[in-house]
Amino acid sequence: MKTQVAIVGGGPAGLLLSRLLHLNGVDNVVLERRSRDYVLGRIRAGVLEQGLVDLLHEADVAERLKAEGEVHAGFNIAFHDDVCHIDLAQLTDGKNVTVYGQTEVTRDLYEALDTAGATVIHDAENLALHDIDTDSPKVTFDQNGQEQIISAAFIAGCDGFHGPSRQAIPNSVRQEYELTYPFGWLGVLSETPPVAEELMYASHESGFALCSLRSRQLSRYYVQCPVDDSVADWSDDRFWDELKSRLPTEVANSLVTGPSIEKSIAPLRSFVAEPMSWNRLFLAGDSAHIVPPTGAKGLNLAASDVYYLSRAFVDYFNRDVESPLRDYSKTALARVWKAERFSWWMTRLLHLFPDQNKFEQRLQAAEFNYLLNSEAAKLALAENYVGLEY
Ligand code: FAS
Ligand code: PHB
Repeated sequence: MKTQVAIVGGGPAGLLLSRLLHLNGVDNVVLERRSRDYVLGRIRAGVLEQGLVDLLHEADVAERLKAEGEVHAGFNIAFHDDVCHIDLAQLTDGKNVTVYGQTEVTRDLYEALDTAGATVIHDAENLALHDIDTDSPKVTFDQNGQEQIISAAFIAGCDGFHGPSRQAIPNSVRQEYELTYPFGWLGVLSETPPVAEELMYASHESGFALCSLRSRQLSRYYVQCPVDDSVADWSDDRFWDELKSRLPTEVANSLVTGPSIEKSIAPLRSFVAEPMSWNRLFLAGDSAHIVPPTGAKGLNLAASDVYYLSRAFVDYFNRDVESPLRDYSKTALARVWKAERFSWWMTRLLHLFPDQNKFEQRLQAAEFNYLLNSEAAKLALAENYVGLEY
């Protein structure tokens, strides 16, 4: 099989890139290791920056988002018993975020690609990249026991943190920067009304908690948990009790609990691999970088990578202009590192670090009090939360 761009990974980055390339006449194929049901069974991000919303409109996949997504003009941060409201719209001249599950974004993209007759290959096993330092790179994979070969002009590595694309860049070329956090997030989805109109991030002496949502009948909650915990350690009752204990009393008292319909633990890390491109391979999304979900940046960074990369491929194929492809890594990394900084900052502010000494605990309290009493500090948080310019 021949194509112009072979896209490894059928998550949001790979699918959005495929859709934008198709709309601009650039032939591509998506190769996904898992089944479609498996991909759509993942519960991940919930907050979309305006940049991603705009890109989904450009990709003509925003009908359901427009109908079901909830625009949020602010959110709350509770720090022990104090609550700080971040009025995003007032601080950023009207910018906001939209609450709409990543699962739904992925579903909308799959449907649009199917309708357009795009080639999305699932259950692509043992995928490997070849000859990325030549003009005719290839991808091989097994499907139903048969080896398949796809040759392409370029390969887009959109295969997430555990995919093979990043490793295809030689160790002598690739630099990796990483921070791991000594805790994880236990997430629960429940068919219960959200505890509040807006999201609430809560920092408490027993740990972090987050009250989010997917709709007025579907809530998404998180509590910080030990990194080596497993879902089996957490009954629904234990989860609800721990969540309530970390929220301001009046919020905890209004929490509607119910059976979990999904429960998972995500490790937290900050990670960047440089460069994000090498010869004919270009990385986008989690294959190149990971942020702790505190700042709701993971999915949104995948979007800005795809914004830059899709435009660079279109310039190359449709206008014979190569410079955006040459500059892609530098352009994408500039925005990635600012989101890494913000996600790290928000994670440091809100979580209980087991090895934290008393001085660091006072620093955390001072950071929150500065935020609570400074419009400049709130603006800095707000402009990062709604998303910096692409
Ligand atoms: P993805 O990981 O979504 O997609 C990569 C795809 O590549 C997957 O479908 C995978 O099956 C496929 N793949 C992997 N190896 C392959 C191979 N060898 N061959 C073919 N395909 C292969 N972000 C937030 O903003 N908020 C959150 O709350 C949040 N929670 C998260 C929880 C978890 C457990 C994880 C892992 C991430 C979370 N994220 C969150 C971040 C997440 O939303 C990512 O940023 C987002 O999925 C990035 O999209 P992709 O880059 O497409 O990567
Ligand atoms: C979510 O709704 O899953 C969510 C919201 C905000 C975050 C992280 C996750 O910062």
